[in-house]
Amino acid sequence: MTSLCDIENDLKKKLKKKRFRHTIGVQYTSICLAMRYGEDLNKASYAGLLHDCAKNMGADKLLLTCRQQGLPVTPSEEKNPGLLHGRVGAWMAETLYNVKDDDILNAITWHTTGHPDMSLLEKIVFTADYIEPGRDQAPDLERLRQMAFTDLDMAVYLILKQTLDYLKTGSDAIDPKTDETYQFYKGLIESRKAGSA
Ligand code: DGI
Ligand code: FE
Ligand code: FE
Repeated sequence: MTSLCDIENDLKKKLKKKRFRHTIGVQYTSICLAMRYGEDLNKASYAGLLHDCAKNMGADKLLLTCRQQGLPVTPSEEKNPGLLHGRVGAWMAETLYNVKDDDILNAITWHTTGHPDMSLLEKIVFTADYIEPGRDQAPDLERLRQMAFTDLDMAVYLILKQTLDYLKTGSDAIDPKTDETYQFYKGLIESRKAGSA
């Protein structure tokens, strides 16, 4: 595995300034959540640092890379290739930075839509991406940041809910995976409530 230091230097050259700052924010927020929930700090650091490593690629390059490397492209991703930066990022992490750990690669792959029943590391990176200190657009960030450190499943649920609400105000189609993930975490939170009633 390429060292964190070398990857950081490479990404500093590749990514726009603001994206690089966000990347470092997600790296350290992932580490903090890993401390809280007992995840491996090194894995959290790699996954956070690399989660957006393909973000400088345009739609054409993302699609071309998937075609050339045999990575799957769903109809929704075909229409909105930006959604592929996680999958292509994981491929880059593996081939360019020699990351072979499936936990890390999965956390990079799924950081945008999530998927039902995510691993701890996947939930950590998914959440860190939304709450890192540089983020300032989403509503209720203060509450969400506290929630992330008290109840990670609830934070994941609220992030998905906000993301869907936000997407419904615009013209971008909702990826079926985002919806599936939302339904899963909604069900989880509801069954928890029913259990404690
Ligand atoms: O790469 P980042 O900007 O740091 O964050 P991200 O990977 O979560 O991507 C965020 C964007 O992805 C945001 O503009 C919302 C969008 N997104 C998330 N889920 C969906 C989606 N876009 C579409 N079209 N459909 C989705 O289901
Ligand atoms: Fe991203
Ligand atoms: Fe990100």
